[in-house]
Amino acid sequence: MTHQAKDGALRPLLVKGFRIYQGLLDRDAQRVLLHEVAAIQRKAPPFRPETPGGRRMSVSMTSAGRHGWFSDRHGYRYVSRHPSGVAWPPIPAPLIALWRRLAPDAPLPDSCLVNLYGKGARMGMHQDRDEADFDHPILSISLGDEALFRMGNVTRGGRTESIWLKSGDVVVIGGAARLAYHGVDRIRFASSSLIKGGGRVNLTLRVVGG
Ligand code: MD6
Ligand code: FE
Repeated sequence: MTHQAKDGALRPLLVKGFRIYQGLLDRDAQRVLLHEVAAIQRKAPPFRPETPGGRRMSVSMTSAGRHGWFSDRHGYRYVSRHPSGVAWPPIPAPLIALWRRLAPDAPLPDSCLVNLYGKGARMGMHQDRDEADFDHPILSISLGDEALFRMGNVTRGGRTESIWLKSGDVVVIGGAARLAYHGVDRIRFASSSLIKGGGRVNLTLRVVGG
């Protein structure tokens, strides 16, 4: 559990340098974010990117902010427009507020990747290294179904640790862990009642730069 200190400061659980704020967002805050995600999806419909290896990802994605994450045969990168040609919608204000609270020393994020996990969706172990400056953290918010999140090392392989991320949990990856491998082995489909019909939404806020 995340403990609230007397001064109101939050104490995260530290796992392999990942700062895990369990239960940071209450149900109302989760619902607000879910509505923001629905609005983003209306303007920028989710799609399943193809990996450089030619495989279709099991996770559906879209983005908000100046830069949106994209992948195809040519590689992973950030692009300024949704595949339809429209600009990505702005990053919702409550997400900017959360960033200010948890990453007060960093510049404001210019990208919010929205990952949508249906039944059976997973995400292989990867590093987030398409951003310009690894001094800035990434903030990750979990909504809906529980996910088994695996945390590794800055090089592939070696010991890993896993934790079930629940709706309302927030993870900050920064410092020495910024380039650590991580992934989602599986979700417990319909384990949360937040999203009607089941599913998980993961939001990652980043400073892409450029
Ligand atoms: C997920 N998260 O939780 C996948 N990346 O669905 C990530 O890939 C991730 O949680 C960078 C920083 C934090 C993360
Ligand atoms: Fe990642």
